[in-house]
Amino acid sequence: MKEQLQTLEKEAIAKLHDANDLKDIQAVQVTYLGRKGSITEVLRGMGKLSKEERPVIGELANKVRTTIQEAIDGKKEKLEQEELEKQLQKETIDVTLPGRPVHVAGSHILTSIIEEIEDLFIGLGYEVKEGPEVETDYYNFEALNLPKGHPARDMQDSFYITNELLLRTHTSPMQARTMRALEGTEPIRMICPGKVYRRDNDDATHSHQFTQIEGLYVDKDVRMSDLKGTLHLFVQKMFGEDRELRFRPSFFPFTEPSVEMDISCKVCSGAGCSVCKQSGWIEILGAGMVHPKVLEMAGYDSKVYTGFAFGMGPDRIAMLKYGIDDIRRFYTDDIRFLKQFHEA
Ligand code: 2NL
Repeated sequence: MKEQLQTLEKEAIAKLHDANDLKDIQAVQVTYLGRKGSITEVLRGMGKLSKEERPVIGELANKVRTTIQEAIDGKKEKLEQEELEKQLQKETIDVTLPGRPVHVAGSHILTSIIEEIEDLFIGLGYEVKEGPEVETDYYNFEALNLPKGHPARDMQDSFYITNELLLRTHTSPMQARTMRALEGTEPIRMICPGKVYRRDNDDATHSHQFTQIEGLYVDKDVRMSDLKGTLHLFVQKMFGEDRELRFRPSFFPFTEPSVEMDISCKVCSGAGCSVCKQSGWIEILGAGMVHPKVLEMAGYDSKVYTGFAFGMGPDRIAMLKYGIDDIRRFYTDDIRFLKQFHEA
């Protein structure tokens, strides 16, 4: 029995020596150490041995088992190592190859325009404040001197959530909220950018969702000349030093007096062209002195405090600046359109 075990050990080691892959090794495992393997077979005959011989053979059998198992494990590791080496040889990386281009995202053109305007007004001491897009009827209309039934509400038909809740039609409600929160105790210099909504049929110049940026300046003794000076500076920085301004009388329920502001057309220098519709002027924003009723509703004493406000559409500004012919391009996410402005 002793010889039998020693022969099996030699055989197994020899087979392992010749093994070329994991399958060969697995076969040795099963043939010699498996439940029906040769060693187990030999040990079945232990019953015939004497009491003295049994522990000696038992010990030897365990030793042979351990030796074969260790040899199997060793060979396995060696083969795996070789396999890995081969793989690494095959997959060497050519570090001289050019890398794959990384696509870097960029800002949406409307975001860039808004940020440019924000930076300009931050430089004049204004604060940027953003507000909710779902608004109450009170802040969207009432607080801006547009009581229920006011005819000007028709021009700003909205998406209603309930009778009293709607998608804001302009960013002014955030300015009304800011005034209300301060209750006439402090001056205000703020600009408010964001998305606004109107119930409109989309076409090249109308979108049911667009952007707006509004400004508000409230303090003691604020005059129309302050409005003009501020907007003049804004135009020169945004559109160029050589631009001229003109103000035309207009109407907004929340300002009195109200104006519309035009800038001189750069394309034709005032001679008239298709961009300015032959007028030499391009309308850029609406503005005015904050209506006393709006100040009073927010808790400001309109005999002490006055203010000016203005509102403009980044969509329109971008369309003029880059000659974009259709407002829907901003909102239909054609990456070829949006990418054009990433280096702008
Ligand atoms: C336009 C005109 C305007 C305002 C917005 C405003 C806000 C408050 C009080 C008074 Cl809280 N006025 N905003 C004033 C005049 C014009 O926008 O054509 N926007 C695109």
